[in-house]
Amino acid sequence: MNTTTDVTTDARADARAAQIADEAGERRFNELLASESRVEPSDWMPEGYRKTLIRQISQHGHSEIIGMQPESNWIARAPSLKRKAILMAKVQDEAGHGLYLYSAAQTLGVDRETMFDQLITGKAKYSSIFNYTTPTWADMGSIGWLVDGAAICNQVPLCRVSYGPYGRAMVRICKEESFHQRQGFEILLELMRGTDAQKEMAQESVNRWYAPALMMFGPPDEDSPNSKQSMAWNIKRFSNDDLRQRFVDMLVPQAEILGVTLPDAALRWNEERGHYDFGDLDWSEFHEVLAGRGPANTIRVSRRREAHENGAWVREAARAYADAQAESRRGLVA
Ligand code: BYC
Repeated sequence: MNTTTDVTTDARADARAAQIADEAGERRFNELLASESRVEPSDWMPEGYRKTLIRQISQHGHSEIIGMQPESNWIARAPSLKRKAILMAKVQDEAGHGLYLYSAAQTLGVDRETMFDQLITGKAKYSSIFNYTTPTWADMGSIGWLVDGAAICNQVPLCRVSYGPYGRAMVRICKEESFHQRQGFEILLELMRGTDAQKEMAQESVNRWYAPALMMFGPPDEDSPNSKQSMAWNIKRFSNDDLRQRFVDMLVPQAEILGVTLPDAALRWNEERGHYDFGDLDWSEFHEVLAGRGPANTIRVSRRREAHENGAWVREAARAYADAQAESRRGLVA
């Protein structure tokens, strides 16, 4: 009996079977995309697709978790009990969004500890917008109106993303984001109907948040390395610039109702394009923030690290409880 030849033949047969399975998987994956159907965790998917989703979904989850900080800063100082309750509910929603997103990312094979570790060691990206500070109450209005407004523009198309668990998480998230946007608009509306000092506070805040909110959509299309492939995979449905334009078109009439001025001298209706023209953004500021040198990068990551460390006992207790439950279920089965 020639054992060496048998082993080699078996290995070749296994490799051929794996190749056939991959080819069939790839065909099915392409069919799913072509028919606008969802790819599910158990389906074959290209490694690049899986990695892109882990990158985007985990960054998105981190944004929700870090995004709680600029607002929780105002919970204790909200101007009334009603505002405090609303703000608290909104911040809790964001924690929930983070958890849906981390769960969606976990279905792609990354574990939660790895994602947490990437965040608290400063290796992971999260949305640039949360590295700006919130010195006034009007910033709660601007975050809701501008930041959540931009989030809705970006995230409604994500409800149709090709990856099932992400798309389903986004449906719930978007419903809550729309409440968040309205509560921000309403804070600004109330300030704009108030005293001169309140109007000034609202305008000053909008002046600070407008350009960073426009940058949330990511770099201009020609500098966006991931867009082309993500669009081919039905992950991104519109380009960064298309969504930014859609956002500006949505903001202008809302700003008129509020009575605030958007801080852009180049902003004007373009009859030919059927859109508002707007001025260039300072992309060097965006890159500074991404490089960790924004106004609040250091404090955001260190607060998150502290919270993670302080929460170690909760994770231990939850694990011990889960182990005890599993043990007692095993006892019942045996
Ligand atoms: N901030 O090739 P590109 C929220 C990075 S949560 C930081 O265009 P892509 C909310 C990008 O990651 C808001 N980084 O990338 C929460 C890439 O770097 P890597 C978060 C940014 O992925 C609480 C590089 O720049 N929303 O709204 O095709 C309270 C090149 O860019 C940013 C989401 O995460 C940025 N703004 O497109 C209130 C939505 N922009 O990874 C509100 C899901 C770009 O190659 N994510 N970068 O090293 C997306 O839709 C896309 O990932 C993006 C970027 C449009 C953001």
